[in-house]
Amino acid sequence: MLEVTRVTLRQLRLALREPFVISSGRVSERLITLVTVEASDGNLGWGECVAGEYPNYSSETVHSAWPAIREWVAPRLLRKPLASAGDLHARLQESFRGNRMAKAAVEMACWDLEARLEGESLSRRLGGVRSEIETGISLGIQSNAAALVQKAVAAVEQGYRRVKLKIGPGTDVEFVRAVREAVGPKVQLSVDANAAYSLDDVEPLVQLDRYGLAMIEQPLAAGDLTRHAKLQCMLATPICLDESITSVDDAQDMAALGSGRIVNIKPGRVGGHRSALAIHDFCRSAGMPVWCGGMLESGVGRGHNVALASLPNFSLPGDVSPSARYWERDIVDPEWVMNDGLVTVPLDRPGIGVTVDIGRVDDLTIRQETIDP
Ligand code: OSB
Ligand code: MG
Repeated sequence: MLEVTRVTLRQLRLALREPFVISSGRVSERLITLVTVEASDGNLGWGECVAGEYPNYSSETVHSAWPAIREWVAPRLLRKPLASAGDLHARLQESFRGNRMAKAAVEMACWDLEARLEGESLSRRLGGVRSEIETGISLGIQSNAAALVQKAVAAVEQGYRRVKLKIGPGTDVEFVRAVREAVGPKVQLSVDANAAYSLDDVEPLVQLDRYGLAMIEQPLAAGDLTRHAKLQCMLATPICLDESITSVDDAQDMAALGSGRIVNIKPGRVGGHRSALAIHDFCRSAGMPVWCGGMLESGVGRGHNVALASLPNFSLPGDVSPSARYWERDIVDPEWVMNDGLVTVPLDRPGIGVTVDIGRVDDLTIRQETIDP
């Protein structure tokens, strides 16, 4: 039984070490929303809302998620006991459309709380089978190919197991060609277009087939499953979907239509761990590999991603770079580190396995609200 007596929201700004540019926008400072859920004994579970400051990746933003949690998510949870954290998803789906990032932040905090109350790692509770996660890096769009080559070569030297290049019209074929030439044929390379193309301008994507990419992530718009299926027929390179997949139903449609062959699962995008598990299980039965994406999370969201990525069908490297890739200093102790391209799953510590540096969080907090019944 899980009973939550209080939900607290905090917003903080954390400067990225370097700006991150994707086809639809640029971020140099992350506006982070942290969620805590509190049990009557004072124990806390931590979650992080992955929504951004602007609606360029998803229609949800930090500014929409906050009132959604206050008005609709928290009231369904507070003082209304759950048999387990896994049951919250269904409760949040009933006559409550969308707002998946808002729902996920609270749902994931409940999983962390439940695991902490049981003294068990979140990885084990979710059904994890790995003690370390192969790590990939996601490199933002650079002003020229030489700058991207430099970053990609450095990433390979640091031990990353896969290098993902953000692309868009005009920053695609030449950039990828230059990187492939520099890193050689053995390095696992992929690209992510963040929905920047349409079926009218696929020529660059067809040309990318030459470079032995592990996948092309989200070339077309999020709702375009049918068009992705058409595009997949034109490409040898597997399409991976990110923005398009918000639930297990989407993954089923993708498989049925042939819209792609790989799924990027971000628990914060799909409504939380319950939904992520359902997508994982479906993909496993359908023979589609999955990997864990990232949303430039602080150490809190990262802990959730690491735990989820320990499940069996997460068979490709995840966007779970170590804390130092993003921040001068993270808000958790210990920070997330990578050794030989691997991040260790903290199986011997409860919940997400890291402690939030609450003093530092308080110093960085620019907005806070507690919701109780
Ligand atoms: O599409 O995967 C994406 C960051 C912000 C928005 C969308 C995406 C990303 C990333 C970052 O690729 C990956 C990471 O957290 O390292
Ligand atoms: Mg993506």
